Amino acid sequence: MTDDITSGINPLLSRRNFLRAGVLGAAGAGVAVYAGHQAPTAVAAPGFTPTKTVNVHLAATDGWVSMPDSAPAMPPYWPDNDAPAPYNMYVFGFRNVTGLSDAQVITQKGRAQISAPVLAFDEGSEVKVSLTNLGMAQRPDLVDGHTMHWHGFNNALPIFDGVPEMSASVPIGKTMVYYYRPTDPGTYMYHCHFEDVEHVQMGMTGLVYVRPKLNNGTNKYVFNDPATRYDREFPVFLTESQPEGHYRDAHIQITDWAAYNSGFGLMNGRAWPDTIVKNTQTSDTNLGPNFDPLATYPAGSDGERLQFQPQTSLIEANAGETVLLRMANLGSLRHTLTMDGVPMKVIGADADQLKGADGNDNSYVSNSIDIGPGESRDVLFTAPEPGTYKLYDRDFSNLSNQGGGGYGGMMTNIVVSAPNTLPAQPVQPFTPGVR
Ligand SMILES: [Cu+2]
Repeated sequence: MTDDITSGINPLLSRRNFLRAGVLGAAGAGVAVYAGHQAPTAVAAPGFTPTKTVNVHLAATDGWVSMPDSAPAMPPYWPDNDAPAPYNMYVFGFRNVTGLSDAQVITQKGRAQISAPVLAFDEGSEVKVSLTNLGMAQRPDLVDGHTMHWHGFNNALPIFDGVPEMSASVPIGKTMVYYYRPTDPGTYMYHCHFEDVEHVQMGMTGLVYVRPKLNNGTNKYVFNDPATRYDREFPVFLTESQPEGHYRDAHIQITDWAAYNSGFGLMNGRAWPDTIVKNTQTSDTNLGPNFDPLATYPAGSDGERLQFQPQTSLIEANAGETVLLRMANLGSLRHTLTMDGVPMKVIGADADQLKGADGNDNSYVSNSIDIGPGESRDVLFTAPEPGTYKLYDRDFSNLSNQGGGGYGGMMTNIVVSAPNTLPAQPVQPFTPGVR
């Protein structure tokens, strides 16, 4: 180590050797950046025996979505006159391409969705998320990378944390495999961290669940505590869209993202009344993450119009059932969700059970759930007597579409049926191979 400036101190601990060891350590943990989406062979890790390995393949690209056309126009920003009918707003986003061939993956360029596919993993499994950057169909001049940042995952290796300034981002035409070993159950979110104010606002955000070991296929729990059992779960992912910024990205203009002005409050990527349109590919309102990205829809149908916003926010349950709402906020604004007349019990916050190490129960009951940007809440309620109830943002500015008349934005319905009307909702792990 005669070429090392620190060799006179301790060659074994020289800065260069330390960096070299760090790189080898990261490589040993399985970093791989390469063309094609085949995950590399797992690297043995002492002391960790995964219960199973789950491979997920996401594509990152741009695309077009549909906000309710009853909203007042705001020319030229919305509706965007470059948008192909029936769409009206430009987005960036992720797409679930698990199980598709390389040729099929490429067909998803320009077909981004919002919110990102809901991911759900079991505690103790080994998770590999292959992220392919397909580039931008509307903006071939943009050479932006993309990453996956699992927000709140508390022991990711820095290389897999998705912060490009600190690790790596995925360039156009390449795939990177992110490794995770989820051990802490709860509700998390993930997003692209490349120029993150822009890419998050443009739509590269979604939910990721970690299910506890206590789940046994029959009974479902939020955490490893029998007191957290539930019958049905639903994603409630909160964001807002600023149509002016989306227009400027589509039309090669610069946006001052600090001048934020939300036009549509969104639940799972949709604004009321689209929030209550059922998922097209299944009658089960919770199967959105497994939908087929290659499916085609009749022209003029809701399925066609909302195919890039595939996740409904409609909540359906039988009276007396325990319902879990997995809430997270990756918008830029604080939100407070209310369900009039129905007490909600907050049992988890930011992927932590509200229970002290001393066993004290720190959960609380409220009609209004306050949730800031980057935060999540696990909320249980008992489905009341049959009828239709509302879950909505208390702030009226998020309850209209572009400030127009009537209701819009962050609102959905809870439809409660008589006991034993709906079939049981099975445990639904992320099902990668849809084809
Ligand atoms: Cu991105």
